[in-house]
Amino acid sequence: MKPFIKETCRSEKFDCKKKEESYTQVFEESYTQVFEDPSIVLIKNFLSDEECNKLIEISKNNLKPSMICIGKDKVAVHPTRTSKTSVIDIGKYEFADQIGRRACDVLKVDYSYLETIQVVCYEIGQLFKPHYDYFPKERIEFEKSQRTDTFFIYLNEDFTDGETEFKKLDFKIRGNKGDALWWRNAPGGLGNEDDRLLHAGLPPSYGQKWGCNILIRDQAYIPKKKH
Ligand SMILES: O=C(O)CCC(=O)C(=O)O
Repeated sequence: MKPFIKETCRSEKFDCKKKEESYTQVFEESYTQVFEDPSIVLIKNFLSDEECNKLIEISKNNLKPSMICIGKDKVAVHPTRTSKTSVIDIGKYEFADQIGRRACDVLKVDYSYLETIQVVCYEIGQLFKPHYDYFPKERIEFEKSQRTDTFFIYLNEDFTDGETEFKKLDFKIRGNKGDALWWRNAPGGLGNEDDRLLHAGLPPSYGQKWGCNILIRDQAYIPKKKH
């Protein structure tokens, strides 16, 4: 498989010089183009087993009903998304901060483009119905930027079914523990939204499904103030 990137390391926090060779090599061998157009890439072992376990561990006691964006400026719990979510405080956990940097490194974008990191947990039958990760036009004024890319990381394997499904592409996939599925919602940013990337989180029929969403914006992300 032809690698997509030569360098993966550009953030100040990684010791680039020391790790460049091994880190880059792992990544180049790990990229599998699972869908050609639009591009969907499976990055094997994007997270180590230890990182997956830690993300689950710090999320377990912090799960809240998942929300979806509604209209111009609202979020709400909604029957189209029945999982639970834990928002990871990357200021508190250095390992999570490094995971975010890793995603930015893949895209060669500044770390400030990283949105929140969210861990999701689906119990049997819970799901996220078909949706887009990019914002509709009417929401951009509120959000201040568009979501260009999604990395959905599979944090465990001990569940049945629960694939990620791209309805319009007639394609579904499920990675192994630590694998990231990377797709481009709006490559190049606002105005380039790709409506072929309608996708769903299918429900597990056995066990719990744990995943992690890393979303990247087309410019620096400005977190919303808490009320
Ligand atoms: O659960 C999945 O497989 C995909 C999750 C997803 O689409 C999302 O959280 O936006």
